[in-house]
Amino acid sequence: PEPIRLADYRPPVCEFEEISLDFVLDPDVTTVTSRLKVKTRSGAPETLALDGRELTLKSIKIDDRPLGRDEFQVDREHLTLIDVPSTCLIEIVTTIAPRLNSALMGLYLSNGIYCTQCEAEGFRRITYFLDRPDVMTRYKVRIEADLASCPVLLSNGNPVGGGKLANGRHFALWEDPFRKPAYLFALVAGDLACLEDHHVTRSGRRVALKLYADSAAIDQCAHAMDSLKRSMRWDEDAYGLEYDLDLFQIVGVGDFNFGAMENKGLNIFNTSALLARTDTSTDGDFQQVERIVAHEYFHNWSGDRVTCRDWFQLTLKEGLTVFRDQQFSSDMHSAAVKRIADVMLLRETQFAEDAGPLAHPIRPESYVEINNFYTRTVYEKGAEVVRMLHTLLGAELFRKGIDLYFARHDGSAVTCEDFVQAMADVSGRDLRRFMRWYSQAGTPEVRVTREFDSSTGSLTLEFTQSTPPTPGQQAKLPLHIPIRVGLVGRDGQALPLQLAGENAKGETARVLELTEERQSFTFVGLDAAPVPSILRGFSAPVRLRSDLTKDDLLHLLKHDEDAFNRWEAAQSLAAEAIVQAIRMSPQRQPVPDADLIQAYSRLLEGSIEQDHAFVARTLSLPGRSFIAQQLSVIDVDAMHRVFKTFQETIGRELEAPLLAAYRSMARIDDGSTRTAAMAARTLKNAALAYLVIGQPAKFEPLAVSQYRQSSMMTDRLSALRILAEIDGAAGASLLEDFYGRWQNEPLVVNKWFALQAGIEDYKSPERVEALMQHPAFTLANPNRVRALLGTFSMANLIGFHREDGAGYRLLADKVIELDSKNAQVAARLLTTFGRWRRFDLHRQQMMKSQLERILAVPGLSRDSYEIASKSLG
Ligand code: BAL
Ligand code: ZN
Repeated sequence: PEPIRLADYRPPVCEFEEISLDFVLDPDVTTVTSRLKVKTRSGAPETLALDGRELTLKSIKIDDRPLGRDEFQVDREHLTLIDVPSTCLIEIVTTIAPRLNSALMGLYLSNGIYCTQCEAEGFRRITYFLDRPDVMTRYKVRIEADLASCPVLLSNGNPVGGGKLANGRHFALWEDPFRKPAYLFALVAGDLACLEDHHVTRSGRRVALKLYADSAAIDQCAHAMDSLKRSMRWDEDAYGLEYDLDLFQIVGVGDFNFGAMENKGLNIFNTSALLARTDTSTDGDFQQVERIVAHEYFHNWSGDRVTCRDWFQLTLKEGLTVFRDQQFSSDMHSAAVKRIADVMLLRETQFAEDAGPLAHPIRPESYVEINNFYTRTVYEKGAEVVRMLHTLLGAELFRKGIDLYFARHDGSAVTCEDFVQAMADVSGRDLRRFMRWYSQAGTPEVRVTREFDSSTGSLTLEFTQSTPPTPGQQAKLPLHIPIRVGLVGRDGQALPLQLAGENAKGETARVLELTEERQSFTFVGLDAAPVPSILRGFSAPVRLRSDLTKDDLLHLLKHDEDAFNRWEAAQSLAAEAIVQAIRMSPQRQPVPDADLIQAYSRLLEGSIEQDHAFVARTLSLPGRSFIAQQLSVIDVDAMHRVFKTFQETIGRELEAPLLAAYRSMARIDDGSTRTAAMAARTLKNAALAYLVIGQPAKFEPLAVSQYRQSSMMTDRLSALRILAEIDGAAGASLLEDFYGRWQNEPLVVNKWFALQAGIEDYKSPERVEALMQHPAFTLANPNRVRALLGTFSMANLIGFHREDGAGYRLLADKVIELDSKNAQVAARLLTTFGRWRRFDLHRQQMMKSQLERILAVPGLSRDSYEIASKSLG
């Protein structure tokens, strides 16, 4: 398949002023009648190539005249109409089969519920259309279905009518007053329960809020509703953005490729991003639901009111909306813990992506299948790029920039340049070099060295920046990088900062701007050499290499006023020790050093931090992927051995403070989902894990009793995970107990699959194989596939990468099986193989041959073809 290129963008040949869509729903033959009010841009007749896939064309009329066979052409991807008059009405009748739609794009059935997914290019699976985001249209929709099986009929906008028909059928009419691209169209029909509430906007308008789900799950929707109301209020307070319709609806369905979808006025959610109840959902799930509800709601402005001109601009809406949801979560809970979690995710996943064969800029220049570009780079690095603008401009000017962006572009489909231009216009700043972040892939490396001159009392920080080559981009240019810094005095005080040439001391933190390959900054007025705290709050998505010593890091861990850099100091200490231990010969016992253990002990004793989730994060070892990135060849066995030994040692040596923390956190934990209670559970369960791993025989009973006595999923799952990992007496029977209790809750069954897929041992391929034979396993449900195969391939290093290649074969077999059913999910699973160059030659060979095997599959999807071929390339 040929790639599509940004450079080839051309505006559409016509506009559709209005579309009226009529759906006669049936699982096997749904009839869709589309009436398009067409106006060509040139004012002259034009040839019109409408997008369409897997549609059965029944008839076409232009201005009521049926077209003959020689007046149009149909191929696998298009319906081409020749000489379409400059203004006319086109009527197209097609049929589709929702029941057979396993790709979950377009109109499909999920547990008897009709629902749609149109982003990015799903609308063309519903009817022939110009399925591109810069074609914005007013929608009128009529839905007809069986009254008994589909009492609820929903679409975007406002309900404007409906009624009963003969033969047990009924219909509903919807109109959306806002012009929108086809990817924001939505339809839902089924037997759904509804949770209702309302929101009164700042300007006093009442908005009805309706949340729909299966009746068995409606009692798990309260948290989502509460999150929605807080999101609506937050967007008014933080950005002055109000909701614009009188009705906002969310529907949860079990089979969904994404987490959720921001269709105008009718968001459709994966139940995994919607449902939450403390007995079935972890604290992490609660936070995830809150975040995704907010994210989709925020898209109403950053995405729906102002959308993307083309799919290359995806980060325009996604980067901005992720940044906005990060700000929201940060305001709702602990800002430091939120930043840490986001940076961990970025470094463990996006940095790895950026260092591999699938690296791409946040705005790619070409793609074969756009579904492959809903990536960590476009989303999370995209959010970091928006965050850097916020850092460079400051909160006030950034807000002015956002106001200008929405005022200028409301109702249009625009580009990343338009966004940055608004920021440049309000600030008067030159952001041309900053734009390179949009076009340059790869993670920049920033090196910093320091020199203290005691005779002048000055500290010079010398920075260099470089970005490694990535596929298709060998040479890189310097970027505009904001580096937030502070200086910590020898007594632990935050020092006021004064750069050479300035005549007074200023604040204790400031932002330095790197724009060149090499730059230095000299701080003056210093009595003694301070410890520099660099890249505070992770002010740019870069790899920082500094000359900080172990003592410097211990000093920062104790004293830095920037919480993120306190955590970072602990991570750097641990990472350094782990990497060293991995490089040691296997005969030597890898042990964490005494200073690190002592620092953990101090943290646990609570003398430094009161934020318990922060303490838990700081005590946790860095992620496997973060460590793997620092090794020239990933030695999975050594990594496993070192992590295990470190955990065991910490658990044993810190038994007393860990146990004390466990007990005091258990007292604070009131079983609620308040931030403080969640934080207490985080630390409690981190302590439990260390204790049980450190001394399994002694602490297994503590985990067993937590599993049995707690009514909260967070506690149960944490205990069960650790029991299963140590493979002691209780693990297997409690796994059975867990399944028995929750077998009728699909989201909990996913946890059960994921937990077992993630147990790092050498038996994993056989265990995963056996789990695939379990009656509850199905390839038809993306959540279940991700729980079992996603977790196994992404989070089980020694199992997936077992020396005999069993893990690789298993994944490739399933990718091949899934590819013809749901290519989007198959291609996503396949991305793990893209890391093959990071392993030893034997494993490289085995992974490569699986990629080659996949590429040789006849009729392989565009999605999998693109990932597999680029991975090998
Ligand atoms: N637009 C796809 C799902 C999301 O990012 O919100
Ligand atoms: Zn989004």
